[in-house]
Amino acid sequence: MNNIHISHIGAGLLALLIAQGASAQQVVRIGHVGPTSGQIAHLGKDNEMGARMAIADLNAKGVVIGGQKVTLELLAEDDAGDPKQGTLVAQKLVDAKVNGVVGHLNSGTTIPASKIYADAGVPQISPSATNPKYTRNGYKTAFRVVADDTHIGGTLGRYVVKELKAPTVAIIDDRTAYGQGLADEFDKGVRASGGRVIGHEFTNDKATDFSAILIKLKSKKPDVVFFGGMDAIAGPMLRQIKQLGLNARFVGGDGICTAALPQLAAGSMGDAQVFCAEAGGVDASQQAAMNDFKTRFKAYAKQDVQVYAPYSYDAVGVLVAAMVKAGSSDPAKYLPVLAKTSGYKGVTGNISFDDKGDVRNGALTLYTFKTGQREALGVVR
Ligand code: ABU
Repeated sequence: MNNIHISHIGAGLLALLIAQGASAQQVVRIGHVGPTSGQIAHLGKDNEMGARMAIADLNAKGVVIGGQKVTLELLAEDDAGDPKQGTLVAQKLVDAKVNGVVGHLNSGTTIPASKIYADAGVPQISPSATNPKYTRNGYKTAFRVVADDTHIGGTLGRYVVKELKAPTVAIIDDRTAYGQGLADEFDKGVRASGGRVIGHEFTNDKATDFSAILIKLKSKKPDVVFFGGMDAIAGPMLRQIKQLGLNARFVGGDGICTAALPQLAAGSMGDAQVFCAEAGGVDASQQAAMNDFKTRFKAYAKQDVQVYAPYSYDAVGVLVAAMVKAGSSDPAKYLPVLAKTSGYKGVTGNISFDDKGDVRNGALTLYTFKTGQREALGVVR
């Protein structure tokens, strides 16, 4: 009798331990980091919702890793676009033993955080940080699914001189890792195409008054004002450009190439006055899938895609596909498989990584704005 009683307790305990063990093994945690507070919170939320939607879709479909059904969970952190905050939340995710990270959004946060993930062996895919240095530090854990600023800046520099026939340019940058790096690449692209850079002024990523630098640049009569920075600064800058009567086209990279820019500029943008490039894009054959994603995203997130939600969505998919293929969510086991990602079919196109962790054959989409709407001019590689 005693034995039976003991064996009942043993069986119950065993069942409990198995249940606890099973549930601990079944959860795979993906970290996401972006600025979900501050001036570019709309972009941080765009990225985060892309990752959330990927997790929801994958859980609905069912994911099996190493023969075991798993539940994916998103651990979302806010770095406020601040490099110091970025490293703090990166450490928090490492301490929480996330299996992989999607983020960060800004180059200025992604680059310092990448050392923390590298030291911990945690794979990181940025869906939007475009400064080339991110994947040039030799960290085997750093990946990106968008083109970099060498590509964006160089292409825009050539485009301005050769296609817009606007060879005289003035540059403003916000002194962030992104803005400064992009402006320098644009400068090189303009000069290599036979254009002239007639001024380079500086602001910061919190500024609201640009009148002093704009007045200085107006006197030089540029064909184009190029801004290396984000839409939250570009919007008020465009308003002041109009108020000052500075008659120039306004060009920028992916940081200004957002659905929110017309609203931030409060009606001050002329049709085909603003040109920008998103660090990605799909070929015609993949456009229907991207359109379908945008419709589904709006229903899921209750907001339009700003820029990089689809890239964030694909970054989660790429991480999970590597875990499935490796049969393990242990970073040490699936990292080598992740590094060999080739031909992953995402909503942003086919994703393969080169030996630095950059997306191979990355695309750019050139845009202008008309009647307050972004209008694609074409995809270039
Ligand atoms: N690439 C645009 C915004 C993010 C960044 O690189 O800072």
